[in-house]
Amino acid sequence: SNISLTPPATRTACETGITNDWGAGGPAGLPVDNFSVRWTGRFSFAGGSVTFTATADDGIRVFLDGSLIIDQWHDQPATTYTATRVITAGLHEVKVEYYERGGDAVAKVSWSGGTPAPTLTSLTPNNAAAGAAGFTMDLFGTNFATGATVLWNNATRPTTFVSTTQLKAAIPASDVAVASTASVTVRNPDGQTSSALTFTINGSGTLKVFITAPADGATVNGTAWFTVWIEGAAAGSKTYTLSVDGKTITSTPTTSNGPVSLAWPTTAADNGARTATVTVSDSASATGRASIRLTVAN
Ligand SMILES: [Ca+2]
Ligand SMILES: [Ca+2]
Repeated sequence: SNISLTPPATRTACETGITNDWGAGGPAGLPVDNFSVRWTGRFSFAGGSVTFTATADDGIRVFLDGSLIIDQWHDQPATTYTATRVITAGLHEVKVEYYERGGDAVAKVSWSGGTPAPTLTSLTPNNAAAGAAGFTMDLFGTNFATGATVLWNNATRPTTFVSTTQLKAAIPASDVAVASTASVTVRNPDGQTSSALTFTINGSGTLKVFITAPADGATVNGTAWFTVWIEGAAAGSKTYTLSVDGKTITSTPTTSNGPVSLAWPTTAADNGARTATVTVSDSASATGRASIRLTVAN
């Protein structure tokens, strides 16, 4: 027994906690003064902000994963100290060193707090066409805290807290200006951050539109029926829009990749040359278009 943790140990034991108030006494098998103790244990933490509390008479040191977080290695009456650290969920090592010089002896260590880390499970949308407008992205997951922040390639974006399972983030057009991918994460105010999901910015030209009728350069009259096919569209609903010389004639939502029929009643148009364009946008905001030149002769 000594006050400097110098081996050999007088006694070793397995203990479940540090809640000792020995008064003028001491641990079984040790003298009542001039002894020191080292406790080491691995404990499962929920993660987040954890406050460690130590009360000692006399000196005490508390280590978390080998780093000293409470360092009060001196003679003193029973005194309480705290240290708060943000830690990951899972196992962490807590080590406590203590000595008693004389008089009363107290050694107590405990901790409290901790919240689980956020998890991110899906993004809506999770892709956009390069050059698309800014938009609001919905993020779904668990353990989102009030004040949580959405990170786009580790840069914060304006975030609205909806619930512990949903956030909204404002993504500006500049984030989707060019084809690439972005890493999206959620960080809670305590510093814990979710794992990342990938947002894809699709290059232009991935959605191709084909007008198979009428033929390019054809002369049309009455009702001209357009037959349209597409390739490279995302699954789900698409919108097919027929316009002539920039004026929208008709717009149709469908999940079909073709053939899709669109009608142009040419009798409402003057005779002459026209440019007809079919524009298709898909559920991922990708857009493609194709144009043909027609001559109206009613
Ligand atoms: Ca003492
Ligand atoms: Ca004592």
